[in-house]
Amino acid sequence: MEWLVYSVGKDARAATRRDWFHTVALAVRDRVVDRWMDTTRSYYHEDAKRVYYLSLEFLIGRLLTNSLSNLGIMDECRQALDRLGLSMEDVVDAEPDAALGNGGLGRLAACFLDSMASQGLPGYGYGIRYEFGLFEQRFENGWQVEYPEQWLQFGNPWEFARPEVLYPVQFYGRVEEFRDSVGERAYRWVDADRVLAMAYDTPVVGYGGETINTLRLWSARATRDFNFGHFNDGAYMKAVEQKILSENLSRVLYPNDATETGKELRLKQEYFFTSASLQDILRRYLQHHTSFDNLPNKAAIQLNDTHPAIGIAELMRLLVDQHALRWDNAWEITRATFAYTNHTLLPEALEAWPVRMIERVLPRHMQIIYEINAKFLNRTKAKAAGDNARLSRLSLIDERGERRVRMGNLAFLGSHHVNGVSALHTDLMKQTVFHDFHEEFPDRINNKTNGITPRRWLKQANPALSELITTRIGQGWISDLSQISALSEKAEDVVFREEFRRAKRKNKKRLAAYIARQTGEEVLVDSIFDVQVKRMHEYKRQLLNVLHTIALYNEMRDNPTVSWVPVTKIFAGKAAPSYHMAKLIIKLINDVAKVVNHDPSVHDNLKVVLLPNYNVTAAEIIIPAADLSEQISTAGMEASGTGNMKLALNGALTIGTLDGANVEIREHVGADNIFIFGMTADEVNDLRASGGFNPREVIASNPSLKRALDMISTGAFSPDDRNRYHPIVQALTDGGDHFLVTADFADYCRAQDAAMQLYRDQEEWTRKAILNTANMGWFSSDRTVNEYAEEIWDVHPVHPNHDGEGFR
Ligand code: HBZ
Repeated sequence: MEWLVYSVGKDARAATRRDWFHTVALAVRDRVVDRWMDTTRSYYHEDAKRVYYLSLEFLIGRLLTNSLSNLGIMDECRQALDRLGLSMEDVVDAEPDAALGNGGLGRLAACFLDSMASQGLPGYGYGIRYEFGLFEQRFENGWQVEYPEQWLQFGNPWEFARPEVLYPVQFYGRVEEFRDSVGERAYRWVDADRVLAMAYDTPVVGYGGETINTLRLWSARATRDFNFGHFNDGAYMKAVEQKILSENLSRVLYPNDATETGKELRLKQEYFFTSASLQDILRRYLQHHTSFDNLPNKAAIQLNDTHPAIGIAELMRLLVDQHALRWDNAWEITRATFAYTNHTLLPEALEAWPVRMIERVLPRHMQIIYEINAKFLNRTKAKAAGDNARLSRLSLIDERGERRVRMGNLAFLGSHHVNGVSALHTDLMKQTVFHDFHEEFPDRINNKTNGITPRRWLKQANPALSELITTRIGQGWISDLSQISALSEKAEDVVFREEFRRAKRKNKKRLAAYIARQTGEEVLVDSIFDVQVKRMHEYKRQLLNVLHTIALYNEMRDNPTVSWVPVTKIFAGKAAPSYHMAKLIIKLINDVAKVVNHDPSVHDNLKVVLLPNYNVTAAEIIIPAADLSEQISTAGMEASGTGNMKLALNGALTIGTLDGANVEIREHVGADNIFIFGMTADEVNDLRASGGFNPREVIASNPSLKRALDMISTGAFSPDDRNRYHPIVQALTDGGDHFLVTADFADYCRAQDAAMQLYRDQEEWTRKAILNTANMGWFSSDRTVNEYAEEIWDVHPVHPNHDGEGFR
């Protein structure tokens, strides 16, 4: 109440639900601050080695339930709200979803923050405080339309502005050569534009509230030094305008997932947050040290993909130009400090900045990159013995066409460890994009299979199942998910199965109500909830699912007397605004939904829904309600997947290809408890290499596929514009079907059929669902983060002292 009046400035009569959310959040925040400072102080006093997770994206979602749950004060809070006549759900729903990320990569960063804090690891997140997070998706006439996501509009109670933590970041200008005090060649970057990076800190509450880590996000601020040229010309307004423009740097998250824009502003964002973070890391290090030799023993910097890879050149610049270290010494320190995680092999997602752009925007960095490259290639040349093709592949500069800097190569060379995110992906890294580097540095690549935090993705999102689990095996699983294996034996217990089903049913009802609110569609709670939720991308093959949907629709219409297992096809996901094919697929799903859902001849046996604006908050409602989890990417293309883990942990059976972490999920849950179909990555590779794939032949030999495609191409779902889906049909036929949708269709239908048949046997289905939940313990991000801590970072838990000053 105090917070409502004194911090929000309202009385109870005037307070909106949002005011109450702010009130509760501020009250919770107060419980966090002392422990947060204790944690930070402990790291400082122990001079602990810290890990810095540099990521352009943190897909955090809401924080209220997370904070209450990790602090163990959920019930207390609910009761307090009760006494005020308020519902917890209403208050929770008033929080905006912090969507500072696109998809898997950003959400992984958020899960890692939770896991590091929950295990007492001294981990910091560094990123950008975007004013606009990922766009809000709405459907207008079935088409995706993007709206700005103004998550900060009403203020953010979780963050602490740090106007005194301010670093200059430069752009443009030129490099000047001079002689240093001992007469050596040295360089300085002059005549550059300056922007300031201002810190905003968000406490990251670990489970149990013992450790509270920090997520530090940078916001761009104009400098106050004026260009006096303008000033004296009387062009004061022009000078001010330029200052204001510099603040655009942290305005908006680029909405591309798995494609590069090549835009200058994006490069500037990458450098902006990386430079500020490195300056902050060095400042912290220098509080305890006078030489840089110990930096690698005190700081591990993890690059979340290549987005912060310019940091390798930046650390070299800071050490060599600003702190006067010798090049070789600086390089050794740099390499011992950085490690790099690769999240994709898709060529269109590999960052390669035009040399001319880097020369202009970051002239000193371009020189440094050239120098790194020259030294590396010179050393390699001796061994490569005239193999120029190999040397040009190893080069940091791609010389084919417009010259570009290969950020993946820079990240590889500047890191002591490089990792993939699933066993298969790591193998493919060695065979494909980093083949030559792997030969050169055979010990550098290692695997760290992704994981998910069981706190958010089971305890908080699925209270029905969590409570059931806890009544049977205790609550140890929350901080040690391997303990969930104790549920295995319960799969044989009819009573437990009944209760497991009841929890699932409760979640399905909750989702059905959400679907009705969002789309107006009524779905059958007892149908199979067949769920595909992820970014819209051709390689993820939502189209394969749509084609199966149409084929099933046709079968149901052809055989109205058969007793069908009712199916609800649930899709959700955003398309990058400039990805026309993905947006067309969205329209197709909506068009198919319109036809199927209004066709009385299939009764309630088939429903199709595409939920708008998929985000973390929506995922928390959808995932616990799923029966079937669609993980159907073309083998070799999905680096890992993490939605696959969330769904299986919540008791959905996977239908999937042997791609990414699906391979390891199969090993853990058992081949009998997962529906695997389709070509393997090797088969895909061979088929593509042979050049012999002809989708026309496959289509001609599969009547149900042919019929589905014919319906799409003749306008059965788009009577208002019969040619609308020509590009899709084209891609699947004459276009050569790059993602092998037609090639996998028949086997996919077989697996779908097996799933539907199994669903008739509810006891058997539930048994397998329980075995999925029970065998997913290894996929906790606690396990993943521990592997990084031990095998890459060499960081160890620190136990904060909470009895000191200020502890209440
Ligand atoms: O990273 C995803 C992978 O597709 C997924 O398989 C994996 O599980 C996950 C975590 O390792 N990759 C992404 O999410 N990538 C991006 O979001 C992305 C964003 C901006 C880019 C490029 C990629 O410029």
